[in-house]
Amino acid sequence: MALKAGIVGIGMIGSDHLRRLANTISGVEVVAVCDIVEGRAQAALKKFSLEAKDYKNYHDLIKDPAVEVVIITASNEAHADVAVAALAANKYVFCEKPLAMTAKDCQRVIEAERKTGKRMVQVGFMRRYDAGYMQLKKIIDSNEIGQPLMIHGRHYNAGTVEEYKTPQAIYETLIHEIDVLHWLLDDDYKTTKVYFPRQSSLVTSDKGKLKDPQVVVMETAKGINIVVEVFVNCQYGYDIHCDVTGELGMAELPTIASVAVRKNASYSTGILTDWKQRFIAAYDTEFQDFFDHLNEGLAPAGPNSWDGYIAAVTADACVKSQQTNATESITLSEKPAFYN
Ligand code: ISE
Repeated sequence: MALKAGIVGIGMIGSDHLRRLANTISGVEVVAVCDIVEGRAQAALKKFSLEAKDYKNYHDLIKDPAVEVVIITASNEAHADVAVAALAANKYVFCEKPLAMTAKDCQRVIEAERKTGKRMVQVGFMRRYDAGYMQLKKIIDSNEIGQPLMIHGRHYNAGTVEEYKTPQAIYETLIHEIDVLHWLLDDDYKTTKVYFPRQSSLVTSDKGKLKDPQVVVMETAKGINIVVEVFVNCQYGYDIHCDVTGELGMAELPTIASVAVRKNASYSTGILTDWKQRFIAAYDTEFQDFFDHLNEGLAPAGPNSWDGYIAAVTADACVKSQQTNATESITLSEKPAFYN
């Protein structure tokens, strides 16, 4: 038996998920797609030799009685509206990160989900399904390195799109660390401050106005200090690092396996450039887990709407700090029992 899914938004990640859901993940059948750009969904279906209904409007896709699960890969700005509409029609939702652009919009999704009376949403924070991060969590939880004290992370992209603006470094890029670090540490954020180091002269995004790199400093409720460098004009590749220093030792996120070549008096290993490749296995595992749970009649077990809300509150504070140049506090409302 396979659940029938409809995908809203067939852009870069949407078409990658279309391929994944059609060819790699079991227990799901893609029966409908939708994109606001004329012909884009058709082109993706053709590329992967697939057939599905192609809707012009996401409301029609949601209304289709055959669609049981709505996958949201539309633009970030549209996530909340599509999720609320899908939940109002009692459809399961898998929403790419961020769940919404603001904490207020996440609350709308939470309200709509609570009205259905059961947990129906998973957010695409796929790093929780990455083998390296899972190992890191196991080590932290086992107390092997003692209590964590500090984290140093790097989120470098091998270039980005022209429209990418300064706040996107937070709600589109850093949002992954915001989610995965609070999960790794089982801790809440208290404060944040964003620093702008020397500007890279190679920035062209947002007509050269994008501030890049940025350094984000966060403090958690337990007092752990976190420093993450976000740099989306990295010239050498896509590079993700995470060092967790504890009282007894240090645990380091593994870099992905790549053969080393010794030649011409040099020793080299490759570095990926595409984030979809870096996390390809994590995306597969995340979707398989989501559909396995639904097919067993269970609630999705991955990051939920409340995690989406935590990330949005934290991102809002980081964006505020970009503007005020000050340390901003992060205050969550009380967690509804529904998410325990
Ligand atoms: C992109 O949307 C992702 O999710 C990538 O993991 C991240 O590295 C990139 O900065 C985002 O634009």
